[in-house]
Amino acid sequence: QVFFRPISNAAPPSSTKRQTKISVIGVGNVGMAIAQTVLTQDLTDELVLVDVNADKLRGEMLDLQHAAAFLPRTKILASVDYDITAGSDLCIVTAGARQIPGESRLNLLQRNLSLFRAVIPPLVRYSPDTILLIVSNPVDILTYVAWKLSGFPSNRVIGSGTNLDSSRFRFLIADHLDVNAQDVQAYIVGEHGDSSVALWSSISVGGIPVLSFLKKQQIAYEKETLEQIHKTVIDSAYEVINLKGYTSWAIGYSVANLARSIIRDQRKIHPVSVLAKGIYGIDGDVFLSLPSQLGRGGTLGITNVHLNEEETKRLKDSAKTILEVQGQLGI
Ligand code: 6V0
Repeated sequence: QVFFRPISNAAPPSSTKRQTKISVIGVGNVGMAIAQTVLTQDLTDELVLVDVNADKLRGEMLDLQHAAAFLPRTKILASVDYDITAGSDLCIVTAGARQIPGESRLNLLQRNLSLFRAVIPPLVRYSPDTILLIVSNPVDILTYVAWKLSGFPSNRVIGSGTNLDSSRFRFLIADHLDVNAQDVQAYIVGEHGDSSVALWSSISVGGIPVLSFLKKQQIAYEKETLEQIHKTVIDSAYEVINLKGYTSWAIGYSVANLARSIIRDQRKIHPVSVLAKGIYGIDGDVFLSLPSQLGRGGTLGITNVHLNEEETKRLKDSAKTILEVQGQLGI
C-alpha cells in the first residue's frame, strides 16, 4: 500500500525494456569489491547477493542499499536461498573456502569442490540460460568444475583467469615507461598464478609493438628486466595478501570489466580462462587463460595470438599440471 504519492499524474509503468540481473555468490572481500564496482559503474538493473552467512549477507546488503542516494538506481537483493537468483544474466562466483594453515592445495581444492556442488546446481536450476563467471581459486580448475557440474556449453562458463595478472602487468609496464596503463596492450596467458606465461611479443604501447621497435632501432633491452616484471606480477598477489590480508580492489575492477563486456555485449578481448582443448596442441578438457572475445553469448571466440616455441611449451606444461590435479578430483 503506497501511502504517499510525491508525484501526481505519473504515467503508468511503461518500461518494457528487459531488465538485467547480476548475481554475486560469496560476499567476502572479493565478492563485495565486485558488487561495489558493478554498482558504481551502473552495469545492471538488479544486483543479487548470496552467501551462507546470513548476518553478514544482510549487513552487506543494507550497507549498499544505504548508498542509494549516491548511486545509479539499482535494485539490491540478498538471500541465502538461490531462488532469489532466478533469471540472472550473469552469475559471478567468489565463494571459497579459506586455506587452513598447513593444508595442502589439493585438500583445499577438495573442500572447494564440495562447496561448488552446493553452489553451481541451484544457480543452473534457477537461471538455465545464465553465464557463469568463476573467480574462486584455484580459478582454472574451479572453472572446469563449474563447467562439469553445470552441463553448460563451454562458451557460457568463464574463469576470471589472468585478466587480473594482465592488468598488473600493464600497470608495471606503464609505470616503467611512464605512460598510461590504458595505452598498454600486454597479455599474460595460461594458468592464473605461478605458472602464467607472459607474451612479450604482444606488448604494444599506443599501437607500437615494443619488442620489434626496440629491435629495429637496435636498442638493447635486457631479458632480465622483462623477466623481473613478470616475476613481480606473480609475486604481487602474495605481497598484497602479506600486507593487507587479502586482495580486493584490483580483482573487483577486473571482474566488473569482464561483466561489462558480457552484459553490454562489448565484444572486447580479455585474457580469461576458457576451454583450451585443441588449441596450441593442448590435449584434454582443461581451462586456461587465452585472449578471448567476450559478449552477450559469453566467450565468442579465441584470438589466434602467435606463441613462440617456448611460450607454447610453457602453456602445455601448465595444462599438464592442471590436468594431473583434475585427475585426482574424481569429477
Ligand atoms: P572471503 O572473504 O573468505 O569470502 C568468501 C565468502 O564465501 C564468505 O563470505 C563465505 O561466507 C562465503 N561462502 C563460503 N561457503 C559458501 C557457500 N557454500 N555458498 C555461498 N557462499 C559461501 O574470501 P575472499 O573474498 O577474499 O576470496 C574469495 C575467493 O576469491 C577465494 O577463493 C580467493 O582465492 C579468490 N580470489 C580470486 C582471485 C582471482 O584473480 N581469480 C583474486 C583474488 C581472490
